[in-house]
Amino acid sequence: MTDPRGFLEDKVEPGAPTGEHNEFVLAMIPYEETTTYGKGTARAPEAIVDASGHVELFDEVLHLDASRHGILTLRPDITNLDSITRSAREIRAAHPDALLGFVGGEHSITPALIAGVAREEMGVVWIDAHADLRRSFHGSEQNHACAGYHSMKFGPIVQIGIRTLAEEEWELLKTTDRVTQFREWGAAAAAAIDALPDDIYITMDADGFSPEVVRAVGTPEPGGLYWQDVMDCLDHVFRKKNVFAFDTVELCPHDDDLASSFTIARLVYKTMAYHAYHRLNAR
Ligand SMILES: [Mn+2]
Repeated sequence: MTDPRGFLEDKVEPGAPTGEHNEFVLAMIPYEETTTYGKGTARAPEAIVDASGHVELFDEVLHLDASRHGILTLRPDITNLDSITRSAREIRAAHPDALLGFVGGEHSITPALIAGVAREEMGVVWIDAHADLRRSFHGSEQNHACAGYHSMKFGPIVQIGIRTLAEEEWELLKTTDRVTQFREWGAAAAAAIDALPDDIYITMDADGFSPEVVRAVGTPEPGGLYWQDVMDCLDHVFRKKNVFAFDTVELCPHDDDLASSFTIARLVYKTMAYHAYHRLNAR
C-alpha cells in the first residue's frame, strides 16, 4: 500500500493518467499460492506497472489516448481468496461506473474476483492455453487449474486459445453447455461471444498467447494466439458487449525478458483503449 506508483505514471512525458474522475480502476492482485511449475506471478503486477511507464499513451490504431479518461491504480490489502472477493466488491461499490481491471497474480483469483463483481446475468470471455476445468488439483479446489470450473456458476464461458486438456476436462465438456472452447480466434469464436449475455467479464491468462509473443509464463504451451488475434477478439467483445471488468493473470516476469512484461502492460492499456473507443467516446 506504500508504493505510490500508478499504471502509466512513470512515463517520461506523462499525459494525464489520473484525473479526478477515473473511468478506469486497476487493482494489483499479486496472489500466488498454487502454481506448480514456473513460479513468480506474484511479481507480475509491479513488473507490469514498471513496463507501463514505457507504453505510448496514444493508440496507433484507434487514434485516442485512453489515459485521458483517468486511470486509478489501487493496491488492496489481500491475504487470501476471500479478501480478494471482499476487495473486488468494495472497489465495485466505490467505482460503480468504471471499467475495473485486476492485474494478477495466478488464475485462481478469477472466480474470487468474479464473486465480488458479478452481475445477475453475465458471461465470461476466457483467453488461456488451459481450460482450468478441473474440480480439484493437487488436493485443492482453490488451485489455479480449477479457476474455470469455479467460474462456470456465474455465467456461460467462451474460452479461446485452449490447446491442452485433461481427460477429466474433456469428459466435463461433453456434459455441459456452460463452456464453449476454441483453439483459435475466428468467426466461430466471435459467434459464440455474440451468444453470451450482454454483461461480460474478460479474463486473460498470459499463456493464451503463443510463447513467441509472451514467453514468461508458468506453463508455456506451444501454439496459441498472436497479438493481432487478441486485439481482434477485444475489438469484437467491446464492440458487441458491455464489458464491466477484466483481469490479466499468470505472467511470471523475468529480468531478461522485458518483452513479456511489456506485452502484458500493452495488453492492459489496449483493453482500456477498446473500452474508450467503443463505450466512452461513443457516448
Ligand atoms: Mn493457463
